[in-house]
Amino acid sequence: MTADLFPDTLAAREALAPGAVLLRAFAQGDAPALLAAVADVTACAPFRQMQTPGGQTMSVAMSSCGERGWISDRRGYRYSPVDPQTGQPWPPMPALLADLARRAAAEAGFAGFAPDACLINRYLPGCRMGLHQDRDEADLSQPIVSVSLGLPALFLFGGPTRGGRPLRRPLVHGDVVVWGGPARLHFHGIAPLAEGSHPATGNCRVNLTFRRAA
Ligand code: MD6
Ligand code: FE
Repeated sequence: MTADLFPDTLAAREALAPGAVLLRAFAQGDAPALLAAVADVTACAPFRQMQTPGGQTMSVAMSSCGERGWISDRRGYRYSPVDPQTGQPWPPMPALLADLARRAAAEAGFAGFAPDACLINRYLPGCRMGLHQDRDEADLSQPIVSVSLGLPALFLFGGPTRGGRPLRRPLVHGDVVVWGGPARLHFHGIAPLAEGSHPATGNCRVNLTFRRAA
């Protein structure tokens, strides 16, 4: 199957570092159902642009589902069982999402991944995410699974410190990155999204990151 889907030089699977792997097109078949589930979630917990602790407005719009959601405000970054905008618990994580995350983690060598949080990020053209570490989760032995949908983005993947030139990899509709073990705290980000239109999402990119937060 890989020869048909990746006729040029792109392999179905690319190790970005020990513990980090790009699984190209892993979620492609599930993408329509994933996007339908995202629409259901965000009807209850709408996308919103959060404030950083420093008082900047993030360019990416976010929502969450699962037992916990990731939030940022003037008091810091953290996970919360309640959506601060609605005062209600985050919508439950649809089984299809949790199952995809579990399968991708297993494919990357992390058996038994059971996410309790799915952060949903929406990027419009010009939106970016600066280099950062994901370190607000209690158990750093658990990986993160990241699913890209819609418009392509350039993923920046660095090392365990801020220094050095990050790898740059395009992530397209259906690509999945899994991240854990020795790479769990590596710096990463997304370059400013280019203009474009995708048949599945229109003018945006949707990224799902599954975590074990507590
Ligand atoms: C994004 N992703 O792809 C942002 N974090 O839109 C992340 O910040 C991320 O892709 C941890 C692991 C994988 C990721
Ligand atoms: Fe991240």
